[in-house]
Amino acid sequence: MTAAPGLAPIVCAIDDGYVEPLRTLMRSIAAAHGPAVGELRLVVLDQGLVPESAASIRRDAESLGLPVEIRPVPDADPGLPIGAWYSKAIYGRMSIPDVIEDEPRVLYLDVDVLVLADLRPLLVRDLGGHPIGAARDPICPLIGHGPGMPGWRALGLPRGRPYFNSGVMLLDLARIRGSRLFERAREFLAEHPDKVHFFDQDALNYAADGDWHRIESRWNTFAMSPRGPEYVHPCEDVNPLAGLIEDEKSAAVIHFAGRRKPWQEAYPASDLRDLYRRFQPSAQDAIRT
Ligand SMILES: [Mn+2]
Repeated sequence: MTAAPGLAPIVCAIDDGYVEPLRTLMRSIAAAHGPAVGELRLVVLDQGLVPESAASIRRDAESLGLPVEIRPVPDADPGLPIGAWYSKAIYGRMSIPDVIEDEPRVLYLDVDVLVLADLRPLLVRDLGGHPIGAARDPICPLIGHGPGMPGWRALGLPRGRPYFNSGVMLLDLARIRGSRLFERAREFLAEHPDKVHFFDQDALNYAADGDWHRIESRWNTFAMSPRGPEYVHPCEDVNPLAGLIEDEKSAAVIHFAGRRKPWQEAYPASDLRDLYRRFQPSAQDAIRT
């Protein structure tokens, strides 16, 4: 089935450790789109999948009716000066402008998300001439108000400038290539590894230099309610925790950002964990048998 014109493909990047989260995400995408799922396209950037993993993704794609293409990502050049800190895992998303040469725009999604609503309004969204469309980071919405870009002062960045989360990004690839945005992000990281906290996210914010289009928080809503009482919210003054928990009710994309992941045993028992588990392949296999 061919895609409707203008719908940007969805792009995820995984190595073999993230096959299960990707398959969970694929199930949530299918459930959120019903018969329209065939209009979407998913490009999986393969950072080292064993044949069985690729086969399981293709099998799911087929049974869900979601067109999927698996595309290998070349290994990071070990000769790059950035090799010391630049892990293979983040090379996936940083390689998108190089690896995807045949699409004008893509929607990048982390695989620690669930899709809960129709993505098509986002997939046709006009970026108003900006290279990136993204939501403000819920726990670091502004530079100097959260853990992102800890070296902002030394870098001469203005405190209070909006800061985006890189887990959901609409990318205008022609503009990104034209301004060398991702290359500049890599160069920044190579030069200032001591001034960052969220490596590639800080680097992309630095390289974008404020030139990005803000999308609504419903497209990248953090799972905040499962965080236990030990959680200390770093930006209560600009983005109160109660509001973020309220946002979960209207989320189109829920993002399990942070160290603990809902596919891990230790993830706190919560409504969002239960929701996540409903989409896991193991849960659905259990229902079928
Ligand atoms: Mn994430």
